[in-house]
Amino acid sequence: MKKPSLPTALLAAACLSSFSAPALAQDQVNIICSVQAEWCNLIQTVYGKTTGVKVNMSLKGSGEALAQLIAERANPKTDIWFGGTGDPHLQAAEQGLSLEYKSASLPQLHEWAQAQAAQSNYRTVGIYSGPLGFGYNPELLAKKKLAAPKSWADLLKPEFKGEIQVANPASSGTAYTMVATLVQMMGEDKAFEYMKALHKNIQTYTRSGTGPIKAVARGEASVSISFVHDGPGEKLQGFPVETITPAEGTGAEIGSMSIIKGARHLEAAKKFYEWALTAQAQQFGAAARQFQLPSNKAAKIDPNVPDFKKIKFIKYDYAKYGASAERRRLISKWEKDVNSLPR
Ligand code: S7P
Repeated sequence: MKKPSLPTALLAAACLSSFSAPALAQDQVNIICSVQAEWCNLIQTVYGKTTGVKVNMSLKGSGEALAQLIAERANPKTDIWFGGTGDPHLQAAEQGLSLEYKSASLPQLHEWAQAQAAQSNYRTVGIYSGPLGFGYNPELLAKKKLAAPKSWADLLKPEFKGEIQVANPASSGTAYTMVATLVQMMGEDKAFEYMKALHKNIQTYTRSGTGPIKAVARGEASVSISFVHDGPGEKLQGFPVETITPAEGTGAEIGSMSIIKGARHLEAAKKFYEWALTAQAQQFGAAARQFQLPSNKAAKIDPNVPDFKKIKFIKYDYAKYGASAERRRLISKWEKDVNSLPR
């Protein structure tokens, strides 16, 4: 497979003429970036080079990003929160941490990205989407004479004891997406019975959602519960990792972006936000080997992006499961009923 070349991406960025004038007063923007480091670094470089704006980037998973924004609420240091699962962005919106802003570019986005904006009263917006599924290491599974899991039910098989990694939903938006998906698919009681049974097979609950698939790729675990778009990037680095979405159905994240209320560099934040919604800017995900589906309808879709038409999706209720009270309730129930059990 041909590797995307970063210099080509840089050149493409240089063509974004509307952002080529150096900013005057608003000459910097502070961003919490919740996608993986390569994408964060790429946008920091290209946006900085093409606009003259200094991009101060802090890398944090979705759960940690929300915690930081809550902590700095009285004196915000962040202007933009870029990426990360949509549920904590909705929670930030509900808690008044993000600013209402209605971009004129909204009609250029897929319906799911516009819906994310509408249900937050325009305090966040979808920038990408990606399905939840499993990662597995075919070499490790073959060595252990195990078949790759194809369904949620398969993960409960006794032969997977100690073989599976998933993140902790208290710190990870990815893992919370799993909890919310299972609750919606099975009903709450059955979903918690399922997660208790799954708990017996879990090797480690990681802090961040991207940790498990990296561990699988490096042979530290056989199976992960992960966003499947995080698989091809590991594979392109030469690691043995495959992905699959479960036969019974699955949920998807709406990776989001929010402007922070009280942003010190508000004009710069709005300019970055507009740029990040363009088709050209959204192609930097794939250029950095991250393969979520871009929200701009005109963005080129890399062949490594999972084919949504082939995946069985549940009808995920983003408003209900993005609400603070529901999220808190489900996470504390998971801590009490699942994580406290011996393995
Ligand atoms: O960039 C990969 C990705 O899976 O990571 C994001 C997110 O930061 C995961 O956060 P958690 O550590 O809180 O799970 C996802 O939005 C994104 O697709």
